[in-house]
Amino acid sequence: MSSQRDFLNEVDSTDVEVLKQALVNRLIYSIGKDPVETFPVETTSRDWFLALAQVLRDRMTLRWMETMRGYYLGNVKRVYYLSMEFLIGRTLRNSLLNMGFYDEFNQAVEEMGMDMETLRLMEEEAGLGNGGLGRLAACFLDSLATMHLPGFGYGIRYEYGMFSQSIEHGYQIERPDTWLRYGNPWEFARTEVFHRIQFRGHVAAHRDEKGQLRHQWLDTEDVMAMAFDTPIPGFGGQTVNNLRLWAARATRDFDLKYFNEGNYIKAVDVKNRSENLSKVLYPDDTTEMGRELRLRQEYFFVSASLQDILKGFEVGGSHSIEKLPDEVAIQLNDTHPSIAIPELMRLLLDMHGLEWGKAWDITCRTFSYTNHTLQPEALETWPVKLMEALVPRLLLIIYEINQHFLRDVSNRFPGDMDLVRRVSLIDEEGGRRVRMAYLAIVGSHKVNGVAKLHSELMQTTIFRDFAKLFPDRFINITNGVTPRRWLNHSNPALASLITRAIGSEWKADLSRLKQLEPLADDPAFLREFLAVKRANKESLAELVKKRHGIELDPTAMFDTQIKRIHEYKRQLLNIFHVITRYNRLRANPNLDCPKRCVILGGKAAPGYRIAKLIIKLINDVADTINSDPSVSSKLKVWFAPNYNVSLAMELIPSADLSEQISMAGTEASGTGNMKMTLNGALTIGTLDGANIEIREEVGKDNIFIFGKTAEQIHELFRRGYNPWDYYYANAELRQVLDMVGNGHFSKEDPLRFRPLFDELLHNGDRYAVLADYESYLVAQSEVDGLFRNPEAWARKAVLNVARSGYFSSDRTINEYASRIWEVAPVLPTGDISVLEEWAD
Ligand code: 26Q
Repeated sequence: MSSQRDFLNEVDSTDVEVLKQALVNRLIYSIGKDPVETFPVETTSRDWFLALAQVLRDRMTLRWMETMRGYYLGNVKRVYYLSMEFLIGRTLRNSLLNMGFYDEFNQAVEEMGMDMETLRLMEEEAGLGNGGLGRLAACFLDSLATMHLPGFGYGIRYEYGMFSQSIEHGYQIERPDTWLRYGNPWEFARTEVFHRIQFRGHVAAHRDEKGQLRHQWLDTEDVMAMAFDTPIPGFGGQTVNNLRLWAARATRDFDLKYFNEGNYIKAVDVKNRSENLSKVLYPDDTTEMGRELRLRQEYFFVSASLQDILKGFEVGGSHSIEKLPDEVAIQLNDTHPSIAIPELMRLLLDMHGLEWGKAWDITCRTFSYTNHTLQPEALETWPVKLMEALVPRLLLIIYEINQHFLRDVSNRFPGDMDLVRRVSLIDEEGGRRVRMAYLAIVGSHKVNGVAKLHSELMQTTIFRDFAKLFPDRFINITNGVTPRRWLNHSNPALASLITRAIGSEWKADLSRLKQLEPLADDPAFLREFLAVKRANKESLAELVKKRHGIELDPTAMFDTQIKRIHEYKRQLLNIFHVITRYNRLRANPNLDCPKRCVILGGKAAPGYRIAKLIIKLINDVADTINSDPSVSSKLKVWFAPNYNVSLAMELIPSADLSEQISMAGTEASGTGNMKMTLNGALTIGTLDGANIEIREEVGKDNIFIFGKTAEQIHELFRRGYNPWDYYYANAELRQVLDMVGNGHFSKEDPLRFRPLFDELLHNGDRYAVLADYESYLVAQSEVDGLFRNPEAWARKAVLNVARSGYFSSDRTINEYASRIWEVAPVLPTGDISVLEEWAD
């Protein structure tokens, strides 16, 4: 009876000899390469990587099936995380560590005469996201699986993820990210899982037998969504969840229609155009609004996911659709998937025949929405005209949602026509547009911000009216990051120091780091901590030397700002501090200040002119400073090209100083700030986003806070901010601005940086760079002071690590699970009775 199970144990084994055999088998039979070196078909490290990845995937697959079976048999409530972005990064080492297989696989690889590190670097990273929002989704998947929660990701399988950035003559150059070029060993192509997605066409209304008004969406141009599944292992390797990404495929109708007409070229052209839908990620993290393809992408993946969820719900038993909110929760990662609200309405009304009230109740109880930005210009809106053309049935439903909603509003606040105008889902001013954030709020039972300040400002500024209408709907859930990838995996030296000190429980319960606190006063531990940091800086320096030929001095302070390039994130403020230091050193070559390596990295949206100019400025300043021998012993600047998840994992462990310097009130949360704290960097930052909570946790003496508060910034602009006042009041600032504006760093093109000067002095300095400059410099000199005393620095850094437990995404996910989703852990039982039946 158990022979089948024994057989499974055999193929599932992580015995080193079995692994070696499996590796060779995979190389030969799946990759089609010769393990014996032969000419002419060379077997490359990439071939071995692909074989290794498949052997590992094999060993996750059974746990994955067991997990899915457990959810299915238990018929538990589950959560679906809908996101346009999943910024996963590389998978090999992370999954080996999560599954607990690292040592066995490493031994197998070594015994076969290869090097795990070489193979690891052969993996292309899955960069299916822009930045924080996409990486958060990836951290959440890790935490869901680690906490044994039934959570599934749904998104798009972009053929080209985030563009690859190179720096040529100091300018950003974008190249397509061909991450699928050599195949993706982690995914299963579900060639049988398809959903039909409708576009365009028209809507016909009629009365059914019962006299009810019914709608049909007809003569549509359809695209098929095909599923690709990726297993997501939690830490401990018991629960393995699923990420399902959709790829666009042409329908067979098109083939038939045009091919039969004999128009082969047209048929292929139409096929290509359908399949273009999932080609490329929009590389803009604000909004490049009104792009038709973007709306098509949003509707495509939302409709596929909802059809899939409803099908799963129906297969799951004989439930009435009214039970949907008891068994299913759906989280909207920003407004990008918010068209899910009218889409679920459409499926309930048109496909399931529900009446409006019932359908609306189900919809609101199913959805919840996370907001990630306050900037009004970044809130998604779609032209009514575009929606009418592309998804006419959905626009009608949005109109009807709006009608019901506005009627309720005027019943509650009779005569307040201005309120009605303000909260309408349709912005009637200057070309009618659908306000997606308002739609998301109205159709959800919970709306959350991503850090305390952000959630508070959300309710008092952009969504003020809605917070009054639905006071119980708005909550805060502060972001977090997964300690598996961002410490255990990326910083093995620190992870093992911590484990030696307090055991390994912190990996699944980050609050345990508190036990490190007493060690902040233990000189021996501080020395070990400093040695780890030094070793991490040395490995980074070695790697940078090898890849770029640039020398970083590991005895210098590594002062690191890595994030998307944005005016509000104020990389300019950083570079102004660098220029000021440069000026001080030139004026006084004997100036006694600790040596700094200032590291910046990040991508600019390809259409964001000012952000791209900021990159050029950083590189021109770096050239000037790095080639000036009078300062080179004290100051170095490096712009790290192509900042992505893999590079973040290399840069963060070596950071001494974490730059989190956005204008207060603009950075919703930040998550890089948490990663650096967790890795023992000290933060220099404003009272913005999660920095505020980092200060609360680590204590005000262990963080460098500067600059105006959100309230003071508000006041500054309300009173009429004049950047010239600051220009004239501070001679060093004036010198910096003049150098930038007059071509000190661009002698061959003196006006190159005028647009930056103009933004700051003639366009009102929207992000108050000048207003915060002086306070930033004061904080920077405090940083210098502390860095002179390594033990005092290390003490604070250790306290930062010890007190960073709150910023685990496990804590974040538990809050979502209990306060929004009402889902509970499903402990893997290892119940294989189903399998045994099958074996009989
Ligand atoms: C929207 C429409 C059209 C094209 C692009 C977009 C788009 C794409 C990505 C809009 C926004 C984004 C990404 C936003 C983002 O990453 N926000 C960050 O989210 C993090 C996680 O909550 C926060 O920590 C950051 O503060 C926030 O900036």
